[in-house]
Amino acid sequence: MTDIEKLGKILAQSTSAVFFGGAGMSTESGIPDFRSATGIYNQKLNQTFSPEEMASHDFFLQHPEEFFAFYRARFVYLDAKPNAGHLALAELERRGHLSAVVTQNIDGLHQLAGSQVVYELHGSIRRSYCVKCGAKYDIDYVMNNTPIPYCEKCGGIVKPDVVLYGEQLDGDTINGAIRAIINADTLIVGGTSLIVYPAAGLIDYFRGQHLILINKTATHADDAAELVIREPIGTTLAEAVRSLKLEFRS
Ligand code: BV8
Ligand code: ZN
Repeated sequence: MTDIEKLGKILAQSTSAVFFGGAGMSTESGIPDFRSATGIYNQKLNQTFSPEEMASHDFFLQHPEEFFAFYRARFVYLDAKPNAGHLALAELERRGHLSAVVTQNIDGLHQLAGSQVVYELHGSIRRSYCVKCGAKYDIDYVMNNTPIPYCEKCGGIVKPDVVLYGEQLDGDTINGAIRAIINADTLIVGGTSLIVYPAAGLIDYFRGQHLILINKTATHADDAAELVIREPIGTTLAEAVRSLKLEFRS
């Protein structure tokens, strides 16, 4: 049996699978990841600061103008579309095999693909808020009000709802993700280097039967996985769902 058939079989038997993903899930949609050779963190963007410094809370406070220039240039891909992998996960949810997507991505592609239960651990570029009064703004407001978007109500800075380095993750989102992972019968981890915490630590709550890793490069969780697939995650998930459908002809 091929890895794809094994994956399809496990998914067919799952009733509460969870997908835990990262930037590798969106590279097939044309959004670069961070730590691959072609990733954002390997591009020399700025003489003085590293990309990880520019995506930090302190940098946002101290250099807002450079922060927004970097953010608009490197984090926002509004014309990116969900790929076959996003669509496959939405299909698995519709068929009752998958209970939740837990993502570190901020691109909103899982929801665009039709996934209903999505925990965005690092927030989303689609939402922004005034740091002073909390007024909500959409992405267009941030893109169009240069160099720094200010709140129309109180003059405070409008910040993207994205968790920067040194910022805490949203408590409810973390709790929802942990609950889903604790109750999962299958956990698929994919498109992530599992380097960033506390997000990467959430997979340790898994106590179900099937741990599956789908990632182009090795991760520290590979040894614990029943199945490690070193293929593009979008096409892999799509093929697994196709094999599942063939089996059940519905
Ligand atoms: C916190 C939002 C504490 C913006 C992100 C020193 C100083 C400060 C902090 C720290 C420090 N040391 C450690 C920390 C903690 C820090 C951290 O973990 N740092 C790491 C780098 C060591 N964490 C934090 O700061 C967190 N907050 O700790 O707060 C606190 C406590 C109390 C009170 C106040 C504060 C906040 C972390 C969130 C940071 N924000 N993103 C942005 O989008 O950049 S993190 C950033 O990395 C992205 O969100 C991204 O999602 C995340 C993880 O990266 P991955 O998704 O895994 O992507 P990566 O490129 O790494 O891997 C992709 C993989 O896919 C690769 O392996 C590749 O081979 C594979 N792949 C690619 N394409 C495909 C594929 N596989 C299959 N198919 C393909 N097609
Ligand atoms: Zn305001």
